[in-house]
Amino acid sequence: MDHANNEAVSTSVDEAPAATPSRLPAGPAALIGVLALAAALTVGHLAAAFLGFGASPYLAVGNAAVDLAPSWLKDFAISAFGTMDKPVLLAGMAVVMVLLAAVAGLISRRRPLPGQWFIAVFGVLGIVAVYTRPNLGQLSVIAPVLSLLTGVIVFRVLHNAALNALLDAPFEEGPRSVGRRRILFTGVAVGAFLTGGLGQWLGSRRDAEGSRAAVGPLVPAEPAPPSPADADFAKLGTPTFLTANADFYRIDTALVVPQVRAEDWSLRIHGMVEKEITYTYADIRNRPLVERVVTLCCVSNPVGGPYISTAKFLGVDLAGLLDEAGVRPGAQQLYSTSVDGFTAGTPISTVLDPGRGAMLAIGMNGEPLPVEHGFPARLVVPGLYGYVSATKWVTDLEVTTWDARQAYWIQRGWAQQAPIKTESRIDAPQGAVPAGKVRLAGIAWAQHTGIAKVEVQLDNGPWQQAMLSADVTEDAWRMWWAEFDAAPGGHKASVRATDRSGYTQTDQVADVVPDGATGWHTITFTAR
Ligand SMILES: Nc1nc2c(c(=O)[nH]1)N[C@H]1C(S)=C(S)[C@@H](COP(=O)(O)O)O[C@H]1N2
Ligand SMILES: [Mo]
Repeated sequence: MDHANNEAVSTSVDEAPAATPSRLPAGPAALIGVLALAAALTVGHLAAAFLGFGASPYLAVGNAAVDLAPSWLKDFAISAFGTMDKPVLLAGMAVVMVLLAAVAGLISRRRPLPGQWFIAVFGVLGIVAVYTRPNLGQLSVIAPVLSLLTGVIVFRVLHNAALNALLDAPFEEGPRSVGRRRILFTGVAVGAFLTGGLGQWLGSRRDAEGSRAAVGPLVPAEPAPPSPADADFAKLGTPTFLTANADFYRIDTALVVPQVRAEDWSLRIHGMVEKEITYTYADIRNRPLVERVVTLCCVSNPVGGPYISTAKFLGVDLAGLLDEAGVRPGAQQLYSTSVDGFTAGTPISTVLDPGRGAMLAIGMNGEPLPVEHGFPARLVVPGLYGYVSATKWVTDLEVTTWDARQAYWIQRGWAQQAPIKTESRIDAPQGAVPAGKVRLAGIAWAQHTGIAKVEVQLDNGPWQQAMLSADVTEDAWRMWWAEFDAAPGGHKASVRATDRSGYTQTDQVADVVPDGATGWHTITFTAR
């Protein structure tokens, strides 16, 4: 057979003889699979913009992959890609899906049915992924069902059109039939692109940002004291005492930032309480708001790592809310749940401790909580790692026992009790410095205990006590600096902190699993 069609030319070697012209060339066949997939996923994505973004089959499959992935893989992803771990996963999924869709097309060069089945099985996986997501409404299954139908139908339509083009003019496929097929394929591609873009735009813009912008000023009844000028040594290379919201570290299990509007949000307190209470956003913001400076830290922060930041959080005492509900005797755990299904378990005794300052926070550094940090509301408990305390987009607080509920990371092998460990980090110098007087600087933290002393050691020499920044609160980090004489050549420096309980950081190296890393942070630098 002798098409004027260039796709056929490229595959003419294995092309069927002219007597059976109804076999699609490989290129268009694979393309049909990919286009059907694109149409399916983007239609589901657009539907999800109205049903809750978690219902997008693409994102739901990714979320399921995150939940099912073994812990070591997740730990690796966080350490290798940091906050980029989710975009890397989504891109990887896209590549795999495109390859599978091409396979669906290639097994259907004569008849559309094998590819349609292949796509249908895919679709069922998407439905299962959405259906098993916690906290998605029953309606959310509509999104992957629409995806499945779109995929199967678009595959059929494109396949028919491509076959007809062959049958119409198997020997002299004219410019007209090829042109018509091209227009159809291009139309599906452009349509999918626009549908996906619209879904993304609607789903991510519609909700939370607008609601946050409309919150207006949140005025603390009890503002945090202003941070003194010597609260940091940023000029020497430490972080600023308060971390800007945009720079504040982030840890999410969710692939897309949950979009919750303040007007739709409520917080239910139930379980082992005298009376169940539900608070609205207005209920919370109309209470006297207290502002506290707190350093949050992630248990996954390796020695010397970046997952630590400080902000002024604005909110109400969690203990006050729980007192209104009336905690019953025997309660052990405050089990908090986010709209995205994340859960954390915090000791009730810590939450109720009047000196602790555990909060339901709605503000951060003078603004409503940023969407990615939990808008409309999150928990903040000074002194505990985030995974046992700092639930973002929190909507449910259950007072319960340790036996009754196991929170998200506890199910995955992390410790149930997780106070933040006393640690320190060297931030400067980085790389090469002029020989002679060299200033080392960094941070130290022992939330809710307070830092008493930081010592620095050069080249295994004597420990030298560092200068400390102003003591703003025991719930926040402190900065330090120390000066050494450094001869030209390579050097090694280590740091260790002592907290106000008298504990000095151990040099024993422990991994972040199961309850936080230990060991001295050591750096090397060159003096020239
Ligand atoms: N809903 C939800 N809340 C969450 C998490 C999460 O993945 N989902 N991560 C927790 C962890 S492990 C930490 S360390 C802190 C991080 O808070 P941040 O992202 O505002 O810095 O949030 C906690 N709250
Ligand atoms: Mo964390």
